[in-house]
Order: sequence, then structure tokens, then C-alpha cells
Amino acid sequence: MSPTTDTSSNKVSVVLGTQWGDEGKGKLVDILAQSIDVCVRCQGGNNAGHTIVVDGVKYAFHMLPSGLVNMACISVVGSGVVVHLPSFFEELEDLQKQGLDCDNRLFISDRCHLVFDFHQIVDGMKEGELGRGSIGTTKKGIGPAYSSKASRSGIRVHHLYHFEEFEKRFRSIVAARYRRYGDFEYDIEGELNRYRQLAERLRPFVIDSVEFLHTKLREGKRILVEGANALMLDIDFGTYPYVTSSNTGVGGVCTGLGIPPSKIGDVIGVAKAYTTRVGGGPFPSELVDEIGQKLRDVGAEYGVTTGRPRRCGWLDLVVLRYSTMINGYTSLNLTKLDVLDVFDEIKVAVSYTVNGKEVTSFPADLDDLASATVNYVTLPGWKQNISKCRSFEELPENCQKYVRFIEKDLGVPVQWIGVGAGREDMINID
Ligand code: 2SA
Ligand code: GDP
Ligand code: MG
Repeated sequence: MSPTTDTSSNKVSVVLGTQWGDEGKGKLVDILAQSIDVCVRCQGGNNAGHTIVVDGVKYAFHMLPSGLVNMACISVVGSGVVVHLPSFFEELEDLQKQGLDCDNRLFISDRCHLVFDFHQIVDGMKEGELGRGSIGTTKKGIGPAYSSKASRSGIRVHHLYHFEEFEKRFRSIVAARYRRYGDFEYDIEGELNRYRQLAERLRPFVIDSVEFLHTKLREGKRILVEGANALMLDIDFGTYPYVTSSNTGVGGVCTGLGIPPSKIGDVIGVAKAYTTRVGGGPFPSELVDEIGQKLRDVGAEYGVTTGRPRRCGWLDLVVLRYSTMINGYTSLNLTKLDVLDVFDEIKVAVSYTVNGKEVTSFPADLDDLASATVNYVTLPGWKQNISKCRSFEELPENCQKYVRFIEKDLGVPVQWIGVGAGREDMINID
């Protein structure tokens, strides 16, 4: 039998964002990482912001996998991730300063595309060109780097080790950006020198991640994929063009890692008990009143990477149903349920009315979305602090009903419930 034939029943588990991001994926990944061997990112770049709080210490992850908090866990930056190398090392240094020794347990795929400073400059210029209709990107160069990849002029990690080829591609891609955006300030020679040095610094981290991950699978090692951003920011299925530039859904796991669908096991959807979004674009259940402000204040809804205030609104089951169809969640982690402790009543969006018709699936057209009225059901609040609850039974009755209402509508079991930011603030329903 060929060594590449995998007859084992071992499958990867996946954690994905169900809404517009910042659902609390990092916290769940950290909890699960305590019993896994390999944690891997498959898409996005350092636009992500995953916060983990362990024993009161806060760790902020942007591009590196959140599994790194667990010292026994190996972490891999998979092929579908776009990597800004200076930021890679900055993040690594920050983690090392916090006492997380990452030597020999952090690896990066040789197929990752690189994000350069000029991609970040262009990101800012494109946003400037769009003016009021701007996407509200993180300006980390993510979209421009994926554009380079799709237009086949991108530069990958393995190019660093054939520097003549690297230099040729680099000069050509910068020249193309000058033609498009004018002569913006950019030190090409300085950048080339910097990358000569970064290449050597990166060398010990570089692996063929396809072979690496498949070997681990065959060996029966437990692999966890950490999704970044979320389904409604998916380049194909999100609120286009107000999306990020990668496939943030389950498809991105296969394309970003080189893992076949038959090797995907559990797909855990992380859903915030209300909804938030950063940046521009439609958000039907958004609350631009004092209730929205209360959600922001109580939920501390500010961007981990940019510090931007997040837009807030009620939970939207239209979004979650659509997200569930596409990603096929096998279970859910409902997060930040504690943030709803303060409300007398809680609304949940159950359908939209578009052009006089009730729709229960998420419309593609932004004008339809803009004109949609949202139909809500109102559930009673529980007005009780749930942060110390550690079992479903301990939750107040109205709180249990809220969870069951969501579960019934989506037909997916809620297995975890977040009641605070700390690693221990999680109810696991067996
Ligand atoms: P980009 O930079 O090209 O990926 O931006 C495109 C859209 O994707 C959104 N986006 C995000 N939304 C929520 N959270 C993100 N990560 C950070 C966090 C964001 C931050 O965890 O807080 O710090 O502001 C993230 N990254 C990208 C972005 O808002 C655009 O709508
Ligand atoms: P991610 O991008 O999905 O990993 O989420 P972020 O880290 O960007 O945002 C989630 C924020 O909520 C972080 O500050 C977390 O520490 C915090 N958080 C996660 N789960 C809970 C929870 O159940 N309750 C509360 N109050 N905060 C939580
Ligand atoms: Mg985040």
C-alpha cells in the first residue's frame, strides 16, 4: 500500500466563526487545544484577533494559532494563510515575552503567500479610493496579498530560498503596483535586504505542511483547525464585497490545508449570543441605539487588532441558518451569554421581509438587504449573573429557554456555553 494511502479513521476537527467574527473562537480553541496534538490555521492572516484569558493573563493572537498557549501542542500556519513576516516574528516575540516558549513547536507551510508592506500600503490606498463606501479593512494587506495570489504574481515562502527568483518576482510585482497606484514611497532595496535576513530567520520554521499534516493524521494525532474571521466574511458566501478575501467557511479548510473533505470530522460553529460586526457592510439586526451601546459596553466589543468599536445587534437566526447550511456544524459553542444578563427582554431575528415577501435565508443582493425589515421574536431575559454557572442546569430557566430556542431552530446541539472571558468560564454540556 502506498504511504500516502490513509486508511485510518482519524479526522481533523474544525472550529469556525458562524457570524461576522469575534465570536470567541480563540477561547474555544485554547480549551480544546489541551487535548489535541496539532493546532492549525488555514486562511486569513494577521487580520484575525483571537483573545485568550488564562489565569487572568490575556494573550492576543493575530496570525499564529491559539493552540500555542498549550505547551504540549504543535502549531502550524497552513498553506492558505497569507503571512507578513515582520508581524509573524513580532507576534512570536510577544508570546515569548509572555513566557510561551514556541521553539520546535511552531511551523509554517512553504506554500504560504507572503504579505509585503506594499500590500498594506495598497490596502490603505484602495480604502481611501472607496471613500464612504470603504470596506473597513484592517489595512493589514490581506486583500491585496490574496489578489497577488489569484493573479499568479504572488510570492510564496519557498521563493525566499531561491532569492534570485524572489527578487525578480518582487521587483516585477512592485512595478505593477507603481503603475496602478503611482510612485508611492517604498524602499525596494531596503525591503529586499530585510527579506534576505528574514529568510534565514524563518528557515527553522518552514515545513511541507501537506506531508506534515497527513503524516500526523496517519499517526492518529489529533488535529484541530482554527478558523479565522467568519462565514459572513467569506469571499464567496459573505456580504460581498464587504468581506475578507479568503474562504472562511469549511471549504477553506480543504483548500487551505490540502485535506480532503472525507478527512473532516467535527465542525464546531462558534456563535455569539448576540451579533457584532467590524467595518462596513450590511448588518440587518444592528442596533444603533442605547441597547447596541449597552451590548458594546458590557461585551467590551472593541477590535483585538485595530481597537475599533464593533457594531452590535441582536442574534440573527437568518444568518445562523445560512451559516449552518454552508458549514454543516455538528455542534455549537454559544458564547458571551453572560453579556445578556442585564437585559429585561431579548430579541432574536427570525426572518426578513424583502420587497413585501418574508424570506428565511440570507439574501445575496445588498440593496435587498438594505431594504429588508427584520422580524423578531422577543424572549424574556433572566436578569441574573450567570458567570459562575458551570452546568446547564445551573442556568436560570429563561436562559435555558434562550439556548434551547436557538438549538431547536438550527437543529444543531449547543455543546459549549461561554459565560465569561476566562478559560474556566465555559459550560460543557455532555
Ligand atoms: P480585511 O482586513 O481585508 O480582512 O477586512 C475585510 C473585512 O473583514 C473584516 N475583518 C474582521 N472582522 C472582525 N474581526 C476581525 N479581526 C479583528 C478582531 C478586527 C479588529 O478580532 O477584533 O481588530 O478590528 C476581522 N478581520 C477582518 C473587516 O472588518 C472588514 O469588514
Ligand atoms: P475571536 O476572533 O472569535 O477569537 O474572538 P475575539 O477574541 O476577537 O473576541 C471575543 C472577545 O470576547 C474576547 O475579548 C474574549 O476574551 C471574550 N470572550 C470570549 N468568550 C466570552 C464569554 O463567553 N463571555 C465573555 N464575557 N467574554 C468572552
Ligand atoms: Mg477576533
